[in-house]
Amino acid sequence: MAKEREISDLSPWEDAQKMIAKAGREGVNLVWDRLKDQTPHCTFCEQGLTCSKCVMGPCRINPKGPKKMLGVCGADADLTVARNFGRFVAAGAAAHSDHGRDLLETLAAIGEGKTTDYGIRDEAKLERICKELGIDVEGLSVQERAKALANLFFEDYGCRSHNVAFSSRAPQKRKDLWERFGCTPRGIDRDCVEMLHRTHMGVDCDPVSICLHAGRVALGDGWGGSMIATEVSDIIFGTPKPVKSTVNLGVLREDQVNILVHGHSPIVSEMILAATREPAILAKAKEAGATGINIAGLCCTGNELLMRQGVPMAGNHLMTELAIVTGAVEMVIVDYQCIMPSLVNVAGCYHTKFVSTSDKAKFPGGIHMEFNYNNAREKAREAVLMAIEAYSLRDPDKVEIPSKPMSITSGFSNEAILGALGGTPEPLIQALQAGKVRGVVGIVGCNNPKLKHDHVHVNLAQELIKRDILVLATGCATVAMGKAGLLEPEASSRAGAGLAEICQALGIPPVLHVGSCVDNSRILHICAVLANYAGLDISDLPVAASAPEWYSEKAAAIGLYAVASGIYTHLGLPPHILGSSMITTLALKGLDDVFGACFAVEPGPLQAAELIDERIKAKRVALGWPA
Ligand code: CUV
Ligand code: SF4
Repeated sequence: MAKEREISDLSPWEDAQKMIAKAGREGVNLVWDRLKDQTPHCTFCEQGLTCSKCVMGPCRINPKGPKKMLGVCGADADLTVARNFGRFVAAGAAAHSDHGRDLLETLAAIGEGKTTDYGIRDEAKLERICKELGIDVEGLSVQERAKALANLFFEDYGCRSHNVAFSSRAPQKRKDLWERFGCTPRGIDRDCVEMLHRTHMGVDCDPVSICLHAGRVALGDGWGGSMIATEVSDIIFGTPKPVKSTVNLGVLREDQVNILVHGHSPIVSEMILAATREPAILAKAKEAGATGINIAGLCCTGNELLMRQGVPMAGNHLMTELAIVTGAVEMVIVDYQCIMPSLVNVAGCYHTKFVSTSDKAKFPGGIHMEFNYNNAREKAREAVLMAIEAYSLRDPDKVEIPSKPMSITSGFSNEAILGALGGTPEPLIQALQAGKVRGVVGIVGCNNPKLKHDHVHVNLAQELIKRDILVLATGCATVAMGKAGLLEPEASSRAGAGLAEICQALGIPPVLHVGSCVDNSRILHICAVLANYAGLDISDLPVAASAPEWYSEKAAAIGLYAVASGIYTHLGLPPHILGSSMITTLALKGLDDVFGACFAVEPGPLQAAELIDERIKAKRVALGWPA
């Protein structure tokens, strides 16, 4: 392992530290080893100043000159940075939205009677959303409603001149502003494709125009693809309710067949979970000498199962390799996104089977089992049986399960939050107005090996709740919060007096787990509900967002749709834009004049808390509320 950075500098957690040490002893190559090999990074790339969009290049732009100030085509630094950033955001939006499409295709298959493996678990939500979007449900069966809703959402993806359906949830002022700046999301696919088109050589040569279109692409993710993914997942798999569970590598069981689900879509992980509960399959596990089958989650599909089924979380992004290093994992079964290709090699160092399930995401060296809505139940059984077989291959000398699991509470969908408030946002508005809860901040997103694992997540959250700011967590941030004990109602003792009082009255933690990355759309939605209820725009509310340890293109899309929706957004690391002072100034200042919100970049958790608090104070003062 990297000598320059002590293990305790890489991660604060016992489970991570023990597994990093074990990997070192067993010669397993980890993400931190590869980061070391890649450091220092190319400074042109780091600043967004490289372009390989055509074969007159590749070009490296040096804005300081005297040579190389322009690419072969004549593109300068600002344009190069903008084109790169535009594509970066489009890739992230495409990932979320294509995940949403898979849920939608499943909903359509249910509606058309083409699947018996999946059904509708929340009929009331199906009816509510149909009505919200203007579908006349009178006389329609559940199946017909599913079909009608699926057709409506398919329209959101295609090329059309209407706006994405859920943008209707945004306050009128926000929609007017989007219209004014040409940012109203139209077709989800269309806007992504248009970004590819605009950033081809010789199309959109105005950096600001590309950035505004990036805003539109991102809004199509937040209010389109991601929101569809969230709402359709709830309809098919059930809307989350508060549920108890556990987190960290201690959730693995020495005496059981351990299967880790990794990726993003609940379509696969829900079926695996269902298969492990079948008596015939359990009997097989017992025959193999195990006391049962243990499913645990990694990353966002883990969040999906945790929110709806209370399935324990083994870890977040930087824990995915380390989970396998326990030597206790029979199978990692993945769908797509954030699955490091290295996992195949790490699995190969143990008896672990690595199984991919989507034609969109194949992993050479792994086992590919294509899941679709016709065969999912059958494939899930097959996969679980394969994991049971692998149990007998486990080498007890290589097994080390570190740490005792931490307990957590999850399942705070907006329905659950509003339910706890008595069905209306009024009590939350009152608490905000009185300053008992001074603001609400979503802490979201990934881990990044450049930063100490979970350090910014946890310290930022602790600092915010101390200042009576309620925190909503999604994605990999969730695991950090859980390990720090912040997802339990008892953590209200670590909050300021006002927030503690509200949490104790409602029996909720000061950090609420609201889901996976696509579920950041739940945060957009509740902001819209609050703003609409109070007759305000989202940018008037004392709310903010933070992706303290982000790494992915998806996180950039999330950050941008948050800003374009009027939510001030902190990032722990900058995107690759610093090569253009124009784009950097736009991100950190200029966007405020467009969207009433902008980005802030700050790696220090306490400094970040200060910046966010300043913003919240300013919003409160503007509303005439006590700061
Ligand atoms: Ni979608 S996007 S590392 S799993 S949060 Fe986790 Fe969350 Fe980032 Fe990926
Ligand atoms: Fe170079 Fe322009 Fe081609 Fe990019 S598009 S590689 S800057 S010539």
